[in-house]
Amino acid sequence: MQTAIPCLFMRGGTSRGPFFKASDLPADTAARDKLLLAVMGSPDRRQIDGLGGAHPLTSKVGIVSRGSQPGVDLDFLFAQLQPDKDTVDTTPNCGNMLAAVVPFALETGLARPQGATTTLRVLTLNTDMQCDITVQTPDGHVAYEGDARIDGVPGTSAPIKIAFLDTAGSVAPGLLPTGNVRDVIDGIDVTCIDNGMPLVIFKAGDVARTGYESVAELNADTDLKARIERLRIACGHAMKLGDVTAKNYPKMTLIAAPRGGASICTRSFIPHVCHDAIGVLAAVTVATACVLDGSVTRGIAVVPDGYVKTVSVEHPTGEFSVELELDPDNPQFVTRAALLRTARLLMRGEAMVPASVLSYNE
Ligand code: NQM
Repeated sequence: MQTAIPCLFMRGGTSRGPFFKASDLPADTAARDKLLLAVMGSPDRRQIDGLGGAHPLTSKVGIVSRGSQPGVDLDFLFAQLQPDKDTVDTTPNCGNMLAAVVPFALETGLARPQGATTTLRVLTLNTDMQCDITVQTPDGHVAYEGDARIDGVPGTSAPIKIAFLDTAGSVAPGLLPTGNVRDVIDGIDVTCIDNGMPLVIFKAGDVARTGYESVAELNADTDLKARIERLRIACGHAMKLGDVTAKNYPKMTLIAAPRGGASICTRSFIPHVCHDAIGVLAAVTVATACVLDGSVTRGIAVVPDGYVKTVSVEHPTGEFSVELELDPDNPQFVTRAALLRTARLLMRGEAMVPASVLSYNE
């Protein structure tokens, strides 16, 4: 006998995974995590006995419920699993999976459409962070088809706009958790910053790389990975995140001068595998570093003038545009970050969980 758990399988931005109503999962965290590991087929490099896609970007789970606070429509809990580990990390947010939250809520009756578009306020429980998400809902249904293109996903889809309301210090204590816009840590010039995702940003040239290498080249570069991991552990302490050896953050971002009209070129380690594109909140955080005087991006980033600006973050499969609004009285302070994503319902059904997985915790 297996237990059937109602589930929608969804793409959110450049990530993908099963979405559940919180009320369909065990309330106990240990029992829930055991169930999620079984659903995804972790730990196993191939995740052959589960729904995971054998990559960190396809080892993600979304858990959604009605908002628990005044003014909040929906609560979102994001869970990051790893193919080959038995961890379920609900500490950082995922701005890609976030894009599928409102479509999921409309599909499952957790929320009702408002008209041609529907805007709902979503609280990410991982980071206690709110955002307004707008989806297309002509005729009272979520539209998935449209003209919006995001790099890293083939074709076009209906646009989903995410406007973040409060991103600074999502996991780390503050936007600049070391207290500085720039530090030298383990011999490397870094900016440690968290505007939605804790990141360590450093010049690719400082680790003897160009920053234009392919994802395959970087993933095969074991010397570089070892160097980056050593830096990551040191920065974790400096960012007051403690021992990050077993944690999925901070993510490590190599930067280089932009090509083809972007503002900056990036290669992101999340944190041990090189991202095919870049995470949503990672892109917001890199864009924020680009507007901070004295950060490691200075002399490399090409940023437009004005208090409302689009910062184009180049990544291995294209670019990611982030709209930033700066406080005119303090242009070092980002008041709002907005961006475009797409999402799609891929499959509707039930995730089957072996009885032994559930009975273990009874
Ligand atoms: O930074 C990858 C992704 C992410 C997270 C990661 C994300 C974000 O691309 O907001 O979206 O950094 O693990 O889904």
